[in-house]
Amino acid sequence: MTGLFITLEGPEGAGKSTNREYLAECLRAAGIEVVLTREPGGTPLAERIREVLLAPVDEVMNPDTELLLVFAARAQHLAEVIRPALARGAVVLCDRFTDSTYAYQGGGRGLSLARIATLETFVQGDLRPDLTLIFDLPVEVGLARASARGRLDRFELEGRAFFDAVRSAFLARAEADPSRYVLIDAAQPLTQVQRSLDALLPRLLELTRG
Ligand code: Z5A
Repeated sequence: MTGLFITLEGPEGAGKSTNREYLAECLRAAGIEVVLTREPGGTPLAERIREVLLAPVDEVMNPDTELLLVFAARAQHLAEVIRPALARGAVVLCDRFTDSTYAYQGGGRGLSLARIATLETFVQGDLRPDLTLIFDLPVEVGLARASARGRLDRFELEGRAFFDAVRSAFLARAEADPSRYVLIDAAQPLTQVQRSLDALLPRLLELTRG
């Protein structure tokens, strides 16, 4: 039995966490086991790596260090949470995954995409999400939502060019593989975004039936 691996991606403030909860409720109402998780993080050890990644500190983090920490957390998360859940047939809804690595470390930091792909295969083998929802919105709208929450993390302190590159990288990935990616206009009011998810539900239920 294999489950379904769905990832939610997009820039800051796009509503990934909010909509992950909504989607989980819809799937659970259909009697499906749903595992909600996030990256970086998802296990106690991976959450400690998350703290290191997000805390603003005086020492500049080398981009390669950042990349390796992201994949170190992912290896733990896959072993402890994602693979066991998929093996028992659950739907895993994961807030960010390797598309974020391509967008932030690849697009934002300018690291080699080939190097990211090498680490992706090293850590994940052939496991890739079955479906990826990209919540897209203009950078300024997302940053305004994130800022309204209070203190900014180490990524949110980056400049405009960084976020433009991150958004472009997400959009390029969605465009390159329409069979895996669904682009959602996250600038709409929340009720509209949720209507888009409602429209997607029959496809998700079909996928869970294999
Ligand atoms: N990162 C990385 O660099 N490489 C990697 O491989 C991975 C991650 C996996 C932490 O992620 C950071 O890790 C991230 C990239 C890096 N960079 N940052 N920052 P995170 O997921 O924890 O961070 P985030 O994207 O900033 O989370 P977020 O701001 O919480 O965004 P969200 O989950 O997409 O949004 P939300 O919490 O659901 O909503 C934000 C607010 O907007 C909230 O008040 C909502 O009520 C409101 N909201 C949501 N939707 C709407 C709509 N439609 N209208 C109006 N208001 C809305």
